[in-house]
Amino acid sequence: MSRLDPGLLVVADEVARALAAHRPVVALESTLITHGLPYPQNLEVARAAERAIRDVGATPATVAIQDGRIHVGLDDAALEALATAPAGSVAKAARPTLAAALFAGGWAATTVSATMIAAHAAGIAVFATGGIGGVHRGAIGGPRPTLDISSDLEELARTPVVVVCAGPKAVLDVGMTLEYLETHGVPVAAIGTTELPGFVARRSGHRAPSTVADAAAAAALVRAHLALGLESGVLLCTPVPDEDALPDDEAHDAIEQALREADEAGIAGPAVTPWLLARLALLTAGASVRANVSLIVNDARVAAEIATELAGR
Ligand code: PSU
Ligand code: MN
Repeated sequence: MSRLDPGLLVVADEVARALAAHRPVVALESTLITHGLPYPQNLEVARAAERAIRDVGATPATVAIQDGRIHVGLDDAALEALATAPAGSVAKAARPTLAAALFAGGWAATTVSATMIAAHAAGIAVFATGGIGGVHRGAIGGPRPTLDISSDLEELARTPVVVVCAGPKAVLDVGMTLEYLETHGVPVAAIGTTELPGFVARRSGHRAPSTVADAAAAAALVRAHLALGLESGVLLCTPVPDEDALPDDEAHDAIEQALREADEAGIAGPAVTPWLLARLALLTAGASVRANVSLIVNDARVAAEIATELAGR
């Protein structure tokens, strides 16, 4: 059980009704709207992900913070407000910055860790995002280790929510991210492939720790894991749709260049991921944005299928 004060949580009527009736619900995060994608693609993806969930017959619940409370389920005006907010005007709230975001008032976007906390408190078991955060390159070892490891990973280790993504963001040290998740007891499975999906590219070059055939098998794995009562989440990875994927070599070159430039520019802390994604968008002339939008919508659809299986329908 979550110990979050229920007074902090505002669950939209539609979401509350679906949960009360044990119908499938999928949580969505808001940082990818405010910090991950440019306007208008961010608004397009916020709407399209919700639509993809509805098309499967499930209920979407986008999570964000407004005026000191955590909202689970946003209306279209709220999605638009987040998507059109001037750059830098909306805080990025993760587990360590959730309290500050609540205290500050106004809007804040929730990352994977903060969204998992909200979803769990609201009773939502399944959550879709784009690419999961992880161990940044150079976090450990090298001449100047940064210890930059996303709070997404720690959250997966301690909060029993299923996260559906297209793999760890390719700008990360994917191998170390997998090692971290293993050490912290988080099951990681790729759906329908033996290779771990590579975010905007289909391939990561890493073998998936485990493979499930489809949404039904994914739901069976989730059920078995949750029945253990271990309190940790599950990470399920499904590849970006083929037609929108960034070709492997193009993704590789753009990522290497963006990482070099970020290092030269001294970008650090929570600014790293948004900076790299924006740089990738420029370096690939928008192809990474197209892939990112496509994979988010696909993740939302797959998450809705899994939530539907879990709801026993
Ligand atoms: N997936 C995307 N785009 C994003 C993110 C995920 O396709 O912008 C966000 C998520 O909110 C995730 C965050 O939690 O990036 C990771 O940020 P950091 O590396 O600073 O922990
Ligand atoms: Mn970080």
